[in-house]
Amino acid sequence: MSGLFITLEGPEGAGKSTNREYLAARLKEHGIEVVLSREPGGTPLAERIRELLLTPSDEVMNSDTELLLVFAARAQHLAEVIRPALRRGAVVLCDRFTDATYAYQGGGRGLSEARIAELERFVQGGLRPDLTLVFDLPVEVGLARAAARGRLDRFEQEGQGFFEAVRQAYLQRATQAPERYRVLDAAQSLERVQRDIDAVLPLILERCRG
Ligand code: T5A
Repeated sequence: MSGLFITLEGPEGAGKSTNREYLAARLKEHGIEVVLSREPGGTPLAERIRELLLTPSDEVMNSDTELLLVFAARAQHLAEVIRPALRRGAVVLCDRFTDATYAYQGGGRGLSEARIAELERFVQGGLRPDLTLVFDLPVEVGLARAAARGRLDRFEQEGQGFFEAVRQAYLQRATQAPERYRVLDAAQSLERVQRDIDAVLPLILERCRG
């Protein structure tokens, strides 16, 4: 694999999608091929699994079912989009990946980290993101941004405690492997967040060239 795999993570409404577009535009200015994707989703089949995961339903989804659906979508996404793009030497900018599973299914739902790690090895082999930007912000700020968009999805209907656990799981993972993560203060104005992204850009360009 010769490309670069960058993931954007963080709780609801942290600005991942907005800043993914910004980072993509900056990289394209340098003539770099950028592939934008997201999880769950990224292929037609994986997007259908996303619908199952995000659509509220009267039937409560079992946490193990949720975990397996997330990884089923990921297997398809890796095979169809991520691995081919990395083989071509592209930079893949992915809105959420397996850190979200550790944060939501691990931190939020309380599923065991060992179980998630087992599925991670099965589905991804040795593939891990090269760099992960964590957009961190207080839960209430992110939820207010998400709520301003209208109807809440199945995850967004969870309570404050769930999202506090999600946020802490992200921060803990970033502390455990500081070489892979950059934590950005996403509660700042968009201009300031993007200035912080600009500060990470030289590192990304260096890795693209290296
Ligand atoms: N999930 C996902 C799992 O449970 N396990 C997994 O393994 C995976 C991969 C996916 C859901 O699936 C779960 C987690 C999620 O709940 P999603 O729609 O991809 O759902 O994720 P969301 O976080 O819900 O997406 P959002 O669109 O809400 O958040 P973003 O992308 O972080 O935020 P963005 O860029 O859309 O911005 C939201 C709003 O805030 C504004 C934007 O303009 C926009 O209106 N904004 C700012 N406003 C002020 N200041 C700033 N700095 C701002 N930045 C953005």
